[in-house]
Amino acid sequence: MYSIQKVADMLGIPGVTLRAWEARHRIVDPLRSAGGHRLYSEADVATLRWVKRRMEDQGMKIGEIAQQLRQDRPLRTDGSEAEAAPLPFLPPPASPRQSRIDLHIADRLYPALIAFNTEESHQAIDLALSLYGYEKTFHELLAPLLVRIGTDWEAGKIAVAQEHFASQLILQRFMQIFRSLPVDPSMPSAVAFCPPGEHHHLGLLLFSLFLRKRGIDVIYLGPHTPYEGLGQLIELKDVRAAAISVTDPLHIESLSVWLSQTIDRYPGLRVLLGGIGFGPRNAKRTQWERVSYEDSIDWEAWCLAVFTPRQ
Ligand code: B12
Repeated sequence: MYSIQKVADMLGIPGVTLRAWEARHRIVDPLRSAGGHRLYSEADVATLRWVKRRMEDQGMKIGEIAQQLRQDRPLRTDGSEAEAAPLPFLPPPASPRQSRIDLHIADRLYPALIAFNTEESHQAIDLALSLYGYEKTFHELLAPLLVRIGTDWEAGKIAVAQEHFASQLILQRFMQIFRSLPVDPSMPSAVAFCPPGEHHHLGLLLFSLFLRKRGIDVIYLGPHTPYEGLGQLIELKDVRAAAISVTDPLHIESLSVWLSQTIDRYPGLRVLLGGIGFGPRNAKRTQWERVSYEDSIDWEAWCLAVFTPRQ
């Protein structure tokens, strides 16, 4: 979350203008802190950035943009941004977060990523964030796009450099949002990682985002994490839960060894295992009560049971 001053500095839009756009045009509707100060989300910032670009690049007035945002009809660019693909249809304001992600955004983002076009890629993501908010954008646009990129890479349709560029750009955006979500200091923390050798971490990231949204401080170690030092981290940060993702069942063996030592040593630790590596054919289910599998639990209920505020 960002203060009005921070947003003004980031976007080069004076605070007084931001307040006027909100009061007169309802361009964004930021949350308020307990003290009544405006708190802008990443999606609010993306909307404002998008509006500013329209004003600068197309000479549009704020009233016109606000009106267009409100109209339930298609909005197209005039090509002045050299955009080959048309902008997506803007949803009606009453339920902008409910509508499905417009496929035009994916059609615009994918070629931009494959062409190593950083600016165009960020613009498409900004637009999706402004229209749909971060959850919808991640679950319905970015996660499926990463899957498509991985599939195309494995099929030899795109080069490894294209896969790396696209994955890194999308993962950066994930992390940006992740960091902007506030942490509740009264909540215990969690650690999230994939075992050594495991590089698929999109599922882990989505689950970490789910925890972070609930104010939990997720220490995100990500893919290919060595086991050494994890015990110290659990002690140092008083970690209540470990979220672990495995795609290739090859890694389950070493993980089981680590788990048996760790579960004995840290009786307060709960573990949640997820990923296709634990699928019905591969799973070597463990006997530990404190270890759960994501396919057999309700995430929300698990979260409520595990993360009780510190006394
Ligand atoms: C994207 C992708 C990649 C990307 C990874 C990008 C990244 N940074 O994560 C790149 C291109 C780098 C890659 C590389 C490789 N990949 Co790959 N890849 C994929 C692909 C296309 C999608 C995987 C994905 O991200 N799915 C989306 C996520 C959201 O799904 P998910 O992980 O299942 O997560 C969901 C649940 O399982 C759950 N979940 C997952 N983890 C957790 C954790 C917790 C705690 C919880 C609660 C829930 C949870 O939540 C998610 C939402 O429901 C799949 C094929 C496919 N179409 O599925 C192959 C696939 C996974 N890859 C595969 C392979 C073999 C590889 C490679 C070894 C290369 C190769 N083909 O030779 C390399 C090396 C990776 C390595 N060393 O580990 C195989 C795995 C086979 C296997 N069972 O071992 C697959 C299945 C392709 C195939 N058909 O052969 N890959």
